Amino acid sequence: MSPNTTQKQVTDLIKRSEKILVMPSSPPDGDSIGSAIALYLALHKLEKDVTVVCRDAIPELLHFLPNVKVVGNQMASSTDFVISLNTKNVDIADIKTSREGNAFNIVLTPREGRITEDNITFNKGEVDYDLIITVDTAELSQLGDLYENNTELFHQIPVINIDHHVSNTHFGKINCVDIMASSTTELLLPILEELAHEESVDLIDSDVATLLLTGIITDTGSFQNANTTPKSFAKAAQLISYGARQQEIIQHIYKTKQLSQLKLWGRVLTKIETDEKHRIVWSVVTQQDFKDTESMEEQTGDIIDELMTNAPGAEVIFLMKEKEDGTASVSLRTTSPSIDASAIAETFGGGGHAQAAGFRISGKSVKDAEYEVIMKMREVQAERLGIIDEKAQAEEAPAEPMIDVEELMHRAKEAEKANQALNVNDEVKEEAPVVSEEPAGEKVVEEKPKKKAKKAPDFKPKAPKTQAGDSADVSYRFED
Ligand SMILES: [Mn+2]
Repeated sequence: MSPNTTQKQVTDLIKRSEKILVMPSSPPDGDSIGSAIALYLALHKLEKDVTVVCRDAIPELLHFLPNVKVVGNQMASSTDFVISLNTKNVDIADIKTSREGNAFNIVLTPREGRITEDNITFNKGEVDYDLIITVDTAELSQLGDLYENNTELFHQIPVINIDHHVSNTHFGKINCVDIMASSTTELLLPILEELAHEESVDLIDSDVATLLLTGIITDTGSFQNANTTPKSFAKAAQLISYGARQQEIIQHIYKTKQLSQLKLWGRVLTKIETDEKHRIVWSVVTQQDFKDTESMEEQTGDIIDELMTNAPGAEVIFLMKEKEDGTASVSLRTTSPSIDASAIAETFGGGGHAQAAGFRISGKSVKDAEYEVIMKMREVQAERLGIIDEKAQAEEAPAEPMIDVEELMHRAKEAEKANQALNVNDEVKEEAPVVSEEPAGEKVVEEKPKKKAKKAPDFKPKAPKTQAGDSADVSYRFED
Protein backbone atom coordinates (compact mmCIF):
# COMPACT_ATOMS: atom_id res chain seq x y z
CA MET A 1 0.00 0.00 0.00
CA SER A 2 1.44 3.30 -0.95
CA PRO A 3 1.90 5.85 1.80
CA ASN A 4 -0.60 8.11 0.06
CA THR A 5 -3.32 5.48 0.24
CA THR A 6 -2.61 5.10 3.96
CA GLN A 7 -2.70 8.84 4.40
CA LYS A 8 -6.04 9.02 2.63
CA GLN A 9 -7.43 6.30 4.91
CA VAL A 10 -6.21 8.25 7.92
CA THR A 11 -7.81 11.52 6.85
CA ASP A 12 -11.05 9.77 5.83
CA LEU A 13 -11.38 8.04 9.17
CA ILE A 14 -10.60 11.23 11.08
CA LYS A 15 -13.25 13.09 9.12
CA ARG A 16 -15.85 10.41 9.90
CA SER A 17 -15.08 10.42 13.64
CA GLU A 18 -16.40 12.77 16.28
CA LYS A 19 -14.98 11.76 19.66
CA ILE A 20 -11.29 11.15 19.26
CA LEU A 21 -8.89 9.82 21.86
CA VAL A 22 -5.25 10.70 21.22
CA MET A 23 -2.63 8.66 23.05
CA PRO A 24 1.11 9.41 23.12
CA SER A 25 3.51 6.72 24.30
CA SER A 26 4.97 6.69 27.80
CA PRO A 27 7.36 7.90 29.00
CA PRO A 28 6.40 10.98 27.00
CA ASP A 29 8.99 12.91 25.01
CA GLY A 30 9.05 15.92 22.73
CA ASP A 31 7.92 13.89 19.75
CA SER A 32 5.06 12.00 21.37
CA ILE A 33 3.72 15.03 23.25
CA GLY A 34 4.33 17.37 20.31
CA SER A 35 2.38 15.00 18.07
CA ALA A 36 -0.46 14.57 20.53
CA ILE A 37 -1.03 18.26 21.24
CA ALA A 38 -0.62 19.20 17.56
CA LEU A 39 -3.34 16.68 16.72
CA TYR A 40 -5.49 18.01 19.55
CA LEU A 41 -5.29 21.60 18.27
CA ALA A 42 -5.76 20.70 14.61
CA LEU A 43 -8.69 18.35 15.22
CA HIS A 44 -10.31 20.93 17.47
CA LYS A 45 -10.32 23.30 14.54
CA LEU A 46 -12.28 20.63 12.68
CA GLU A 47 -14.77 20.77 15.57
CA LYS A 48 -13.91 17.31 16.83
CA ASP A 49 -14.22 16.38 20.45
CA VAL A 50 -10.61 15.46 21.29
CA THR A 51 -9.11 14.00 24.46
CA VAL A 52 -5.37 13.52 24.99
CA VAL A 53 -4.37 11.01 27.65
CA CYS A 54 -0.87 10.07 28.74
CA ARG A 55 -0.02 7.72 31.59
CA ASP A 56 3.09 9.52 32.85
CA ALA A 57 3.57 13.14 33.78
CA ILE A 58 5.02 15.43 31.14
CA PRO A 59 8.67 16.30 31.81
CA GLU A 60 9.30 19.80 33.14
CA LEU A 61 11.41 20.48 30.07
CA LEU A 62 8.34 20.30 27.83
CA HIS A 63 6.07 22.49 29.92
CA PHE A 64 6.75 25.42 27.60
CA LEU A 65 4.84 23.69 24.79
CA PRO A 66 1.66 25.49 23.76
CA ASN A 67 -1.52 24.01 25.29
CA VAL A 68 0.45 21.47 27.29
CA LYS A 69 -2.35 21.50 29.89
CA VAL A 70 -4.74 19.66 27.57
CA VAL A 71 -2.89 16.42 28.27
CA GLY A 72 -4.73 14.45 30.94
CA ASN A 73 -3.79 11.19 32.59
CA GLN A 74 -7.17 9.62 33.03
CA MET A 75 -9.56 8.07 30.58
CA ALA A 76 -13.29 8.44 31.05
CA SER A 77 -14.72 5.04 31.93
CA SER A 78 -15.42 3.48 28.63
CA THR A 79 -17.89 0.67 28.09
CA ASP A 80 -20.15 -0.02 30.99
CA PHE A 81 -22.88 -2.56 30.61
CA VAL A 82 -26.05 -1.62 32.44
CA ILE A 83 -28.65 -4.11 33.67
CA SER A 84 -31.90 -2.33 34.61
CA LEU A 85 -34.72 -3.75 36.71
CA ASN A 86 -38.18 -2.26 36.50
CA THR A 87 -39.27 -1.93 40.15
CA LYS A 88 -42.78 -0.67 39.46
CA ASN A 89 -44.42 -3.82 40.83
CA VAL A 90 -41.61 -5.34 42.82
CA ASP A 91 -39.52 -4.18 45.75
CA ILE A 92 -35.95 -5.39 46.12
CA ALA A 93 -34.86 -6.52 49.57
CA ASP A 94 -31.29 -7.54 48.82
CA ILE A 95 -28.66 -7.74 46.05
CA LYS A 96 -25.83 -10.22 46.13
CA THR A 97 -23.14 -11.01 43.63
CA SER A 98 -21.19 -14.23 43.31
CA ARG A 99 -18.76 -15.92 40.96
CA GLU A 100 -19.10 -19.52 39.77
CA GLY A 101 -16.37 -20.46 37.37
CA ASN A 102 -16.84 -18.16 34.40
CA ALA A 103 -20.24 -16.94 35.56
CA PHE A 104 -20.73 -13.73 37.47
CA ASN A 105 -24.15 -13.88 39.17
CA ILE A 106 -26.26 -11.01 40.37
CA VAL A 107 -28.83 -12.32 42.80
CA LEU A 108 -31.89 -10.14 43.41
CA THR A 109 -34.13 -11.02 46.33
CA PRO A 110 -37.58 -9.38 46.19
CA ARG A 111 -39.26 -8.15 49.37
CA GLU A 112 -42.54 -9.24 47.92
CA GLY A 113 -43.84 -10.31 44.53
CA ARG A 114 -41.76 -12.00 41.84
CA ILE A 115 -39.14 -10.81 39.41
CA THR A 116 -39.57 -12.05 35.85
CA GLU A 117 -37.52 -11.58 32.73
CA ASP A 118 -39.92 -8.87 31.68
CA ASN A 119 -38.71 -6.67 34.53
CA ILE A 120 -35.16 -6.64 33.20
CA THR A 121 -33.63 -4.66 30.36
CA PHE A 122 -30.05 -4.43 29.13
CA ASN A 123 -28.29 -1.30 28.03
CA LYS A 124 -24.91 -0.86 26.60
CA GLY A 125 -23.08 1.86 28.40
CA GLU A 126 -22.17 4.71 26.14
CA VAL A 127 -18.86 4.31 24.34
CA ASP A 128 -16.99 7.50 24.96
CA TYR A 129 -14.80 7.52 21.87
CA ASP A 130 -15.23 6.55 18.24
CA LEU A 131 -11.57 6.72 17.25
CA ILE A 132 -8.22 6.20 18.95
CA ILE A 133 -5.08 7.69 17.49
CA THR A 134 -1.80 6.50 19.01
CA VAL A 135 1.27 8.59 18.28
CA ASP A 136 4.95 7.61 18.60
CA THR A 137 3.83 4.30 20.11
CA ALA A 138 5.59 1.16 18.90
CA GLU A 139 3.32 -1.22 20.76
CA LEU A 140 0.21 -0.95 22.88
CA SER A 141 2.04 -1.96 26.05
CA GLN A 142 3.78 1.43 25.90
CA LEU A 143 0.46 2.96 26.85
CA GLY A 144 0.76 1.11 30.16
CA ASP A 145 -2.39 0.59 32.20
CA LEU A 146 -4.31 2.96 29.94
CA TYR A 147 -4.22 0.04 27.55
CA GLU A 148 -4.25 -2.82 30.04
CA ASN A 149 -7.34 -1.52 31.85
CA ASN A 150 -9.19 -0.82 28.62
CA THR A 151 -8.21 -3.61 26.22
CA GLU A 152 -11.87 -4.03 25.16
CA LEU A 153 -11.96 -0.45 23.97
CA PHE A 154 -9.04 -1.11 21.64
CA HIS A 155 -10.98 -3.98 20.08
CA GLN A 156 -14.20 -2.04 19.70
CA ILE A 157 -12.88 1.24 18.36
CA PRO A 158 -10.74 1.72 15.27
CA VAL A 159 -7.14 2.61 16.05
CA ILE A 160 -4.91 4.76 13.84
CA ASN A 161 -1.28 4.04 14.61
CA ILE A 162 1.08 6.84 13.57
CA ASP A 163 4.69 6.04 14.36
CA HIS A 164 8.29 5.74 13.15
CA HIS A 165 9.77 2.97 15.34
CA VAL A 166 11.35 -0.06 13.68
CA SER A 167 9.79 -2.19 16.38
CA ASN A 168 6.24 -1.04 15.62
CA THR A 169 3.88 -4.01 15.83
CA HIS A 170 1.25 -2.61 13.42
CA PHE A 171 -1.51 -2.99 15.99
CA GLY A 172 -3.79 -0.41 14.38
CA LYS A 173 -6.69 -0.69 11.98
CA ILE A 174 -4.70 1.79 9.95
CA ASN A 175 -0.95 1.82 10.40
CA CYS A 176 0.80 4.93 9.24
CA VAL A 177 4.28 3.71 10.11
CA ASP A 178 7.39 4.98 8.37
CA ILE A 179 10.64 3.84 9.92
CA MET A 180 12.58 6.25 7.71
CA ALA A 181 10.90 9.23 9.32
CA SER A 182 13.00 11.02 11.92
CA SER A 183 10.00 11.58 14.14
CA THR A 184 6.27 11.04 14.35
CA THR A 185 5.64 14.75 13.88
CA GLU A 186 7.41 14.51 10.53
CA LEU A 187 4.68 12.01 9.52
CA LEU A 188 1.91 14.15 10.97
CA LEU A 189 2.73 17.23 8.94
CA PRO A 190 1.56 15.84 5.56
CA ILE A 191 -1.52 14.30 7.23
CA LEU A 192 -2.54 17.66 8.70
CA GLU A 193 -1.78 19.39 5.40
CA GLU A 194 -4.01 16.91 3.61
CA LEU A 195 -6.82 17.42 6.14
CA ALA A 196 -6.44 21.19 5.87
CA HIS A 197 -6.68 20.92 2.10
CA GLU A 198 -9.69 18.61 2.09
CA GLU A 199 -11.62 20.61 4.68
CA SER A 200 -10.39 24.02 3.53
CA VAL A 201 -9.48 24.95 7.09
CA ASP A 202 -6.20 26.52 8.09
CA LEU A 203 -4.98 23.83 10.50
CA ILE A 204 -1.30 24.54 10.88
CA ASP A 205 -0.88 27.73 12.85
CA SER A 206 2.33 28.72 14.59
CA ASP A 207 1.45 26.71 17.72
CA VAL A 208 0.83 23.52 15.75
CA ALA A 209 4.00 24.17 13.74
CA THR A 210 5.99 24.69 16.95
CA LEU A 211 4.70 21.40 18.36
CA LEU A 212 5.57 19.52 15.19
CA LEU A 213 9.02 21.08 14.98
CA THR A 214 9.64 20.12 18.62
CA GLY A 215 9.24 16.45 17.65
CA ILE A 216 11.75 16.72 14.81
CA ILE A 217 14.25 18.68 16.90
CA THR A 218 14.11 16.42 19.95
CA ASP A 219 14.13 13.13 18.03
CA THR A 220 17.07 14.16 15.85
CA GLY A 221 18.96 15.64 18.83
CA SER A 222 18.73 18.99 17.09
CA PHE A 223 19.69 17.46 13.72
CA GLN A 224 22.79 15.79 15.15
CA ASN A 225 21.66 12.16 15.25
CA ALA A 226 22.09 9.63 12.47
CA ASN A 227 18.33 9.58 11.80
CA THR A 228 18.46 13.10 10.39
CA THR A 229 17.49 12.89 6.72
CA PRO A 230 17.04 15.44 3.93
CA LYS A 231 13.33 15.04 4.60
CA SER A 232 13.70 16.06 8.24
CA PHE A 233 15.44 19.26 7.17
CA ALA A 234 12.82 19.89 4.50
CA LYS A 235 9.92 19.37 6.92
CA ALA A 236 11.64 21.55 9.53
CA ALA A 237 12.07 24.32 6.98
CA GLN A 238 8.42 24.01 6.02
CA LEU A 239 7.37 24.22 9.68
CA ILE A 240 9.43 27.35 10.21
CA SER A 241 7.64 28.91 7.27
CA TYR A 242 4.36 27.99 9.01
CA GLY A 243 5.60 30.06 11.93
CA ALA A 244 7.21 27.45 14.17
CA ARG A 245 9.14 29.15 16.95
CA GLN A 246 12.46 27.36 16.59
CA GLN A 247 14.37 29.60 19.02
CA GLU A 248 11.79 29.02 21.72
CA ILE A 249 12.24 25.26 21.36
CA ILE A 250 16.03 25.42 21.41
CA GLN A 251 16.01 27.82 24.34
CA HIS A 252 13.84 25.57 26.47
CA ILE A 253 15.23 22.23 25.49
CA TYR A 254 18.93 22.84 25.04
CA LYS A 255 19.90 26.08 26.70
CA THR A 256 18.16 25.76 30.00
CA LYS A 257 20.04 23.59 32.43
CA GLN A 258 19.48 23.90 36.11
CA LEU A 259 22.31 23.63 38.60
CA SER A 260 20.89 20.35 39.91
CA GLN A 261 20.99 18.95 36.40
CA LEU A 262 24.62 19.96 35.92
CA LYS A 263 25.47 18.26 39.23
CA LEU A 264 23.66 15.13 38.13
CA TRP A 265 25.45 15.08 34.79
CA GLY A 266 28.77 15.49 36.56
CA ARG A 267 27.91 12.54 38.76
CA VAL A 268 26.94 10.34 35.82
CA LEU A 269 30.02 11.29 33.83
CA THR A 270 32.35 10.43 36.72
CA LYS A 271 30.69 7.03 36.96
CA ILE A 272 31.39 6.15 33.34
CA GLU A 273 32.59 2.58 32.86
CA THR A 274 34.32 1.30 29.79
CA ASP A 275 35.01 -2.09 28.30
CA GLU A 276 37.54 -1.33 25.62
CA LYS A 277 37.77 -4.88 24.39
CA HIS A 278 34.06 -5.00 23.60
CA ARG A 279 33.86 -1.26 22.88
CA ILE A 280 31.13 -0.65 25.40
CA VAL A 281 30.67 2.47 27.48
CA TRP A 282 28.03 2.84 30.14
CA SER A 283 27.00 4.60 33.28
CA VAL A 284 24.47 3.91 35.98
CA VAL A 285 22.48 6.53 37.83
CA THR A 286 20.79 5.49 41.06
CA GLN A 287 18.08 6.98 43.23
CA GLN A 288 20.89 7.95 45.61
CA ASP A 289 22.47 10.04 42.85
CA PHE A 290 19.19 11.87 42.30
CA LYS A 291 18.92 12.49 46.04
CA ASP A 292 22.52 13.65 46.46
CA THR A 293 22.33 16.09 43.58
CA GLU A 294 18.75 17.15 44.38
CA SER A 295 17.75 16.36 40.84
CA MET A 296 14.83 14.62 39.20
CA GLU A 297 14.81 11.44 37.13
CA GLU A 298 13.81 13.33 33.99
CA GLN A 299 16.90 15.54 34.29
CA THR A 300 19.09 12.78 32.92
CA GLY A 301 17.64 14.15 29.66
CA ASP A 302 19.98 13.65 26.76
CA ILE A 303 22.95 12.70 28.92
CA ILE A 304 23.19 9.52 26.89
CA ASP A 305 24.22 11.70 23.94
CA GLU A 306 26.79 13.34 26.21
CA LEU A 307 28.17 9.87 26.97
CA MET A 308 28.50 9.24 23.24
CA THR A 309 30.49 12.37 22.59
CA ASN A 310 32.71 11.60 25.57
CA ALA A 311 33.51 8.10 24.36
CA PRO A 312 34.66 8.32 20.76
CA GLY A 313 35.85 4.71 20.51
CA ALA A 314 32.68 3.16 21.85
CA GLU A 315 30.22 1.30 19.66
CA VAL A 316 27.62 0.45 22.26
CA ILE A 317 26.64 3.06 24.82
CA PHE A 318 24.04 2.69 27.50
CA LEU A 319 22.74 4.57 30.47
CA MET A 320 20.96 2.69 33.21
CA LYS A 321 18.63 4.66 35.42
CA GLU A 322 17.19 3.35 38.65
CA LYS A 323 13.56 4.38 38.76
CA GLU A 324 11.68 5.24 41.93
CA ASP A 325 9.94 1.84 41.91
CA GLY A 326 13.31 0.07 41.69
CA THR A 327 13.11 -0.91 38.02
CA ALA A 328 16.16 -0.29 35.89
CA SER A 329 15.41 1.75 32.80
CA VAL A 330 18.05 1.49 30.07
CA SER A 331 18.70 3.85 27.15
CA LEU A 332 20.85 2.27 24.51
CA ARG A 333 22.75 3.81 21.60
CA THR A 334 24.95 2.24 18.96
CA THR A 335 27.33 4.15 16.72
CA SER A 336 27.22 1.72 13.82
CA PRO A 337 24.15 0.68 11.86
CA SER A 338 25.49 -2.87 11.92
CA ILE A 339 24.69 -3.13 15.64
CA ASP A 340 20.93 -3.27 15.93
CA ALA A 341 20.03 -1.53 19.18
CA SER A 342 16.36 -2.35 18.82
CA ALA A 343 17.15 -6.08 18.47
CA ILE A 344 19.20 -5.97 21.68
CA ALA A 345 16.42 -4.04 23.44
CA GLU A 346 13.89 -6.59 22.23
CA THR A 347 15.73 -9.40 24.02
CA PHE A 348 14.89 -7.48 27.20
CA GLY A 349 11.30 -6.83 26.15
CA GLY A 350 11.95 -3.30 24.93
CA GLY A 351 12.31 -1.76 21.50
CA GLY A 352 13.22 1.30 19.50
CA HIS A 353 15.32 2.15 16.50
CA ALA A 354 18.39 0.58 14.90
CA GLN A 355 20.71 2.96 16.71
CA ALA A 356 18.65 4.16 19.65
CA ALA A 357 16.51 1.94 21.80
CA GLY A 358 15.41 1.35 25.36
CA PHE A 359 14.08 -1.24 27.77
CA ARG A 360 13.33 -1.88 31.43
CA ILE A 361 14.37 -4.59 33.84
CA SER A 362 12.34 -5.13 36.98
CA GLY A 363 12.59 -7.47 39.94
CA LYS A 364 16.37 -7.15 40.15
CA SER A 365 18.79 -4.91 41.96
CA VAL A 366 20.43 -2.27 39.79
CA LYS A 367 23.74 -4.09 40.24
CA ASP A 368 22.27 -7.36 38.96
CA ALA A 369 20.48 -5.61 36.13
CA GLU A 370 23.73 -3.88 35.16
CA TYR A 371 25.53 -7.23 35.16
CA GLU A 372 22.85 -8.85 33.02
CA VAL A 373 22.91 -6.04 30.49
CA ILE A 374 26.68 -5.85 30.25
CA MET A 375 26.90 -9.62 29.73
CA LYS A 376 24.40 -9.40 26.89
CA MET A 377 26.24 -6.49 25.26
CA ARG A 378 29.53 -8.36 25.56
CA GLU A 379 27.98 -11.40 23.93
CA VAL A 380 26.67 -9.32 21.01
CA GLN A 381 29.98 -7.52 20.59
CA ALA A 382 32.10 -10.67 21.00
CA GLU A 383 30.21 -12.31 18.18
CA ARG A 384 30.34 -9.24 16.00
CA LEU A 385 33.99 -8.45 16.56
CA GLY A 386 35.04 -12.09 16.54
CA ILE A 387 36.28 -12.00 20.11
CA ILE A 388 36.80 -15.51 21.35
CA ASP A 389 35.77 -16.40 24.83
CA GLU A 390 39.09 -17.60 26.27
CA LYS A 391 37.44 -19.86 28.84
CA ALA A 392 35.09 -21.60 26.40
CA GLN A 393 37.89 -22.15 23.94
CA ALA A 394 40.16 -23.66 26.55
CA GLU A 395 37.43 -26.14 27.43
CA GLU A 396 36.74 -27.07 23.85
CA ALA A 397 40.24 -27.91 22.73
CA PRO A 398 42.65 -28.47 25.55
CA ALA A 399 45.07 -30.71 23.62
CA GLU A 400 46.05 -28.42 20.76
CA PRO A 401 47.96 -25.19 21.17
CA MET A 402 45.62 -22.23 20.81
CA ILE A 403 46.18 -19.27 18.66
CA ASP A 404 47.24 -16.56 21.01
CA VAL A 405 44.25 -14.50 22.06
CA GLU A 406 46.33 -11.36 21.97
CA GLU A 407 47.26 -12.19 18.45
CA LEU A 408 43.65 -12.85 17.60
CA MET A 409 42.56 -9.50 18.96
CA HIS A 410 45.39 -7.84 17.16
CA ARG A 411 44.34 -9.42 13.90
CA ALA A 412 40.68 -8.60 14.48
CA LYS A 413 41.64 -5.00 15.03
CA GLU A 414 43.90 -4.95 11.99
CA ALA A 415 41.13 -6.41 9.88
CA GLU A 416 38.68 -3.92 11.24
CA LYS A 417 41.01 -1.01 10.60
CA ALA A 418 41.79 -2.08 7.08
CA ASN A 419 38.14 -2.70 6.35
CA GLN A 420 37.14 0.61 7.75
CA ALA A 421 39.65 2.22 5.47
CA LEU A 422 38.05 0.44 2.56
CA ASN A 423 34.61 1.20 3.88
CA VAL A 424 33.56 -2.41 3.55
CA ASN A 425 33.63 -3.20 7.24
CA ASP A 426 29.98 -4.13 7.64
CA GLU A 427 30.05 -6.57 4.82
CA VAL A 428 33.11 -8.35 6.11
CA LYS A 429 32.17 -8.27 9.75
CA GLU A 430 28.75 -9.68 9.07
CA GLU A 431 30.07 -12.68 7.22
CA ALA A 432 28.78 -16.00 8.43
CA PRO A 433 31.23 -18.49 9.85
CA VAL A 434 32.62 -20.72 7.15
CA VAL A 435 31.88 -24.33 7.85
CA SER A 436 34.58 -26.65 6.66
CA GLU A 437 33.19 -29.71 4.97
CA GLU A 438 36.56 -31.18 4.21
CA PRO A 439 37.72 -34.19 6.19
CA ALA A 440 40.13 -33.89 9.05
CA GLY A 441 43.66 -33.06 7.98
CA GLU A 442 42.60 -30.63 5.29
CA LYS A 443 45.46 -28.71 3.82
CA VAL A 444 44.67 -25.25 4.94
CA VAL A 445 48.10 -24.06 3.93
CA GLU A 446 47.53 -24.90 0.29
CA GLU A 447 44.46 -22.75 0.15
CA LYS A 448 46.35 -19.67 1.08
CA PRO A 449 47.16 -18.27 -2.35
CA LYS A 450 43.49 -18.17 -3.29
CA LYS A 451 42.78 -15.82 -0.44
CA LYS A 452 45.46 -13.34 -1.42
CA ALA A 453 43.05 -11.34 -3.50
CA LYS A 454 41.13 -10.31 -0.39
CA LYS A 455 41.02 -6.63 0.23
CA ALA A 456 41.81 -6.86 3.87
CA PRO A 457 43.14 -9.32 6.39
CA ASP A 458 40.22 -11.45 7.24
CA PHE A 459 39.62 -13.88 9.99
CA LYS A 460 36.72 -16.22 10.10
CA PRO A 461 35.64 -18.40 12.93
CA LYS A 462 35.25 -21.96 11.75
CA ALA A 463 32.60 -24.15 13.18
CA PRO A 464 34.00 -27.01 15.21
CA LYS A 465 34.10 -30.19 13.16
CA THR A 466 31.53 -32.77 13.98
CA GLN A 467 33.24 -35.98 12.94
CA ALA A 468 34.30 -38.31 15.72
CA GLY A 469 37.91 -37.95 16.68
CA ASP A 470 38.02 -34.31 15.78
CA SER A 471 37.21 -33.01 19.19
CA ALA A 472 40.79 -32.01 19.86
CA ASP A 473 40.98 -30.02 16.66
CA VAL A 474 41.45 -26.29 16.89
CA SER A 475 38.06 -24.73 16.64
CA TYR A 476 39.07 -21.53 14.96
CA ARG A 477 41.61 -20.82 12.31
CA PHE A 478 42.95 -17.85 10.53
CA GLU A 479 42.99 -17.65 6.84
CA ASP A 480 45.32 -15.45 4.95
MN1 LIG B 1 9.66 9.59 18.14
